[in-house]
Formats: sequence, C-alpha cells, structure tokens
Amino acid sequence: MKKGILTAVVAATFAFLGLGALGPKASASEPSYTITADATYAPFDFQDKDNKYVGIDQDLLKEIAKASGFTYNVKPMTFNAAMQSVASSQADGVIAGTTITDERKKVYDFSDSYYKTGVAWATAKNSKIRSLDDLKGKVVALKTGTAGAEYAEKIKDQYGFKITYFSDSDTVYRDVINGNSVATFADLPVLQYTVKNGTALKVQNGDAPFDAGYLGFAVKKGENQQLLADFNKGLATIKENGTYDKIVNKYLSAKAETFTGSAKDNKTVWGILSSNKKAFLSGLGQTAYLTVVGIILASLWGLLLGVMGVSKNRLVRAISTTVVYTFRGMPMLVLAFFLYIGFPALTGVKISAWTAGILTLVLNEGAYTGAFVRGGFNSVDAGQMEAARSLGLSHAQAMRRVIIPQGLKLMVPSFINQFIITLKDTSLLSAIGILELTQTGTLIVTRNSQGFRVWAIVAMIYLVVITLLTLLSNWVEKRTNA
Ligand code: ASN
Repeated sequence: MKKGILTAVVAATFAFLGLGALGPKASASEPSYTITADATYAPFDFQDKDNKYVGIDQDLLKEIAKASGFTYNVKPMTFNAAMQSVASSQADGVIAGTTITDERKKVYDFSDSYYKTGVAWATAKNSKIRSLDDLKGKVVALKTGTAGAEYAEKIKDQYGFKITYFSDSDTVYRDVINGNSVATFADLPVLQYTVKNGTALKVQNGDAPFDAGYLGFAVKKGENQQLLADFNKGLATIKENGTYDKIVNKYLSAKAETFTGSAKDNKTVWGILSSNKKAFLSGLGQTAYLTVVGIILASLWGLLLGVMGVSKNRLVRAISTTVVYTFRGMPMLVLAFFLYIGFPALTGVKISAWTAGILTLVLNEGAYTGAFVRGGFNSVDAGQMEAARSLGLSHAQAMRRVIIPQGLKLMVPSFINQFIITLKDTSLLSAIGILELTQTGTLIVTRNSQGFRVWAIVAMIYLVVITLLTLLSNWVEKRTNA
C-alpha cells in the first residue's frame, strides 16, 4: 500500500510539473537593476492592450536606460509595496509616478523631477458633491501611502470626512463610482487621464491642483547613486533630443490613443478572454508553477513537522509544535510582507519575490499540513503500536512500517483539501508583485474597466483548475485505497 501511495504521489507530481512547465522562465541574462513600479497608474504605469507594460514612466525609463547604457527589469506591484521594496533594498529603484516630498526625502534619494503634478480630488461623474464642505460625514477612498492620501489625511478633520484605504487606483475609482465612498484624492494628471479614458469620475479642481508637486525616480537614500546619476544623465539627454516630448505627447496630446482597448474587445467575456489570451495564460502558468512547487515543498515540510510531532523526543515534539503554532497563527499576507520587505530591511539580504512567495506558501501551508499529519498519526489506534512493538519492532520500525502507512491513508482527504487551499492562497502573492492570475486580472481591469467580466473570467479559471486538481486528487485517493 505504501508503494501505491508513493507511485501516486510521483505520478501527481509529474502531472503537476507538466503544467508548471507552462510557467514563464526567468531569462538567462540577468539585467543589472531591479526597478519597481506602480502596476496601475495610467498614464504613467500600466499595461497596454497588448499586455505590454507601458506608460510615461516606463517609456522614459526605457529611453533613459538606452541613453545611459544600463539594463533593468521592471516589477509592477502596488504603489506602497513598490516604495517599500526599495526602502528595504529588495529593489534598486522605483518609478511609480512618485511625488517628491520632504518626508520621503528622509528615506529616498530622488532624481531630477520628470513631470509636474499636484493633488486633486474627484467624485463620481453624476455626484451632487461640489465642494470639500459637502464631504462632511461622508467616506473618501484613498490609495495607501500616496501623496493624495497624505493630503486628505491632513484635511480630514477640518472637513469632517471618513477615510477608507485601498492598495490600487482602480479599486479606489470603482469604490467611488459604486457609491461606497464619495470622493478620492490623487494626482491631477492621473485623474484627468482616467476621466478622459471613460472612467465615470469627475475631477473637481478643474486644472488647478491643491498643491503643486513633482514626480521623480527614487533609490534608497545613500544607495545606488550610480543608477541615480545615470537616470539624471539620461533624462537630460532625452529632454534635449526631443524624445521626452515625444513620449509625453504619445500619452497626453489631444490625439493620443486611449489605452482601454477597442470597445468590441471589451464588450463580451469572450472578447476580453481572446484579446488578453497571452496575459491570462502567462498568469495561469505562474499560478500553476507556484502551486506545484508550493504543494510539493509544503507537503514535504508538513510531513517532516508531523513526524517530528509524534517523536518520542520531547524537544523534537516541542520544536514541531512551536513551528506549527507560529506559522499557522500568522496571516499569510503578513508573512509574505515580512519575508519580502521586513526580513531584508533587517538583514540586508535580498530575497526575490518568487522565493519569498514560495517560502510563504511552504511555511504557511506546511504548518497546516504538519498539524493534520501529526493528528493523522495520533489517530492510528494505539494498539497498533503496541502490537508492532510486541512483535519485536523498534519504535522507528513500528512508525515506518505500521503507523506512518496507516496514518498517511487517513490523511489523503486533508492533503487534497490543503492542495486546493494552496492554489487559492497563491492569489495573495500578487501583493508582493508576483504576476500570477489575480495580479493579471488587476492589470487588465485597470486598463479596460470591465471589472465584472474580468473577475468572472479569473474566477472561472480558478474553478476549472481547482476542478482538475480535485479530479486528479480523487484519482490518487482511489488508487491509495485500492
Ligand atoms: N503620486 C503618488 C504618490 O507619490 C504615486 C502613486 O499613486 N503611484 O504618492
């Protein structure tokens, strides 16, 4: 029977790995800098209708790198995570429509400014709210950690409004449009651009922001000074040779193309699915890859914890209990942020988002697995151990030959359950910038504002994959019971 389980596990592993092979591979030649960006901040940073990451920031960076001769790769994530990644030395620089503020200058060194901005406010298109006084008692939606949020926090008591926070701009806009909140504060050029692209909001400031500000590229204070100098040098070059103006006009001139994609493509679920096929597939590949690696490693780690949990040695049992208790009790998102942002900030050791993501899955799912594995072994009738020992088997032999095989059989349903949970949990890793299925959905919604259709597609894809996983697991379960 034990052999049966092994064969089944190996078969399942290979089946999963086959799926994992669809996942995007890291390129062979590593670029020299990692630069984070705001995933959803049109016209500065966003995905175009061919799912390419573009925008004023991205085009400027590309030309600046060319002019100054450096290479880089971009990691789009939430604005807050993009800034934190640099503050914790996980990334070398950040270009995220970032306003240069005195507060931020304490943590970051900024480049010369590359665009003028300022905080403005917007309401839903047909809102009756006209002045800040009308905000009294109402809720304002803000994006975490932004200059717009900071401004609103400052005037909140004066105008008597309440605040709700989201991590990306599109969710903020949706919240205001859906009427859960009545207004938002953000960069004037961004709000204007969003309205021009058909988002049902109204900018209330006209053309005059509350306070003028400037956008800049940032590195961690005192670090990556070469990159900063190269950025400034490249910026000066492209301002001089006209490339800068060309880029800005490409996005902001009167006849600039909109970025939403054609109306036809966005009207139906099928249209959205086929015009974003590549992005969905690549997101799914990454989700599958994380799931497969996560499941295999978490199961091995969980098995080890479980076996340690029934050890004769008290210390080994205590270690297992502590590890299970710690990581089962920690919200997964907190663990992901701790590993990706907290730990490197403390130690200076860089961890890639992918490694941090896998570690998060392994520690979290492994703790749950460890708990049910220990439970499974403990629920094997005590008489079995006694019988095995009385036949002359040592404790280790009895565990290996009698208890573990019977326990594993009892655990199969729990394993299946944990596999499905692992697959769903990978979606949380979008928060640290892993471009899996959920993050792919966010990027597409930002561009086409088709929240219902895009999230319906993403939900369907998860359901299909979970169904496949369940079928496979049921097959494994049947084999192990045969
Ligand atoms: N302009 C915003 C800020 O600096 C950045 C953003 O929302 N991407 O806070």
